[in-house]
Amino acid sequence: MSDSAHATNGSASAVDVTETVGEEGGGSADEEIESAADEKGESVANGGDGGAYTFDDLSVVMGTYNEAEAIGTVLDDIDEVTDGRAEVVCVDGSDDRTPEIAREHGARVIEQEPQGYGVAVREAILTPDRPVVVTTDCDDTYPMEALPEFLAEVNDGADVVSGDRLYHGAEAMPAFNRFGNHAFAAVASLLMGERVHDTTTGMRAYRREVVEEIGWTENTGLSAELLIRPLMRGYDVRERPIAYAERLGDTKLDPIGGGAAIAKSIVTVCLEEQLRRF
Ligand SMILES: Nc1nc2c(ncn2[C@@H]2O[C@H](COP(=O)(O)OP(=O)(O)O)[C@@H](O)[C@H]2O)c(=O)[nH]1
Ligand SMILES: [Mg+2]
Repeated sequence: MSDSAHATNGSASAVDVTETVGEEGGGSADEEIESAADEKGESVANGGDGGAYTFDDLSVVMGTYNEAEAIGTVLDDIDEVTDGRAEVVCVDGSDDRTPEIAREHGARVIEQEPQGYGVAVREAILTPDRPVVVTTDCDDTYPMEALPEFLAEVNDGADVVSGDRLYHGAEAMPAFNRFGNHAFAAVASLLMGERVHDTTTGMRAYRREVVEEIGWTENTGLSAELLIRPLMRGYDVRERPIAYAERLGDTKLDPIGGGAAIAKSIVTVCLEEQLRRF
């Protein structure tokens, strides 16, 4: 892809909230990807070799910390949806059977002492060589069925596709977290001057250039940072509604301490990005 597609002066209004895209239903993964390429009416330069990206260009990455209950399901879902073609990277700090299960499912496992969400996920996003990187949690909350749509959105020109859990109500989310996530989105929107709806979602697709070109500083707040910095630097960032399911296994995030850390990250990162514009 061409770097000139990126506005670097930060003045571009980058967010394209595709809340109306709605459910596609029906079509197979390949059909959906092809139809996105067709809509563009050309073989976009996305693939570098003249074609649109396919699942062979996709890495699905995650931090995993004692997720033995969920990891088999999550990796099976990825395999099924992508026909076994997506690469899977787990940065693992577990002391249960999570890494063994991951390896049995063909995932690449990188062992790392547990140091928090962002330390793991930063390693996870920077590991793949493939051009499209999708993050998820390893807790069965995120819909791997949305992978074809995320990839199609990248093939349509998005630099970042962000799964918006709150659009459909996120009934499966604890009420405290839901309230907090609405508040985070409101504060971030105000500080950025762009309306976003879910700053802390764990499911996003990124062009690899985006994760490589930006320096990431946050730990618990990395998810918010991964939305805010690209958006404020003029990348094509699109939110897309996703379903959100109840978690398998226990959360690794302390809602109060974690929430405070995320709030601090949002304010710090937004201010840093505003200052960068001068
Ligand atoms: N490797 C590693 N993974 C982590 C760590 N903390 C959280 N995770 C993983 O990051 C993802 C998000 O954590 P989760 O408990 O789902 O947070 P929640 O979605 O806010 O409840 C999960 O897949 C966790 O297993 C950590 O310190 N190290
Ligand atoms: Mg989670």
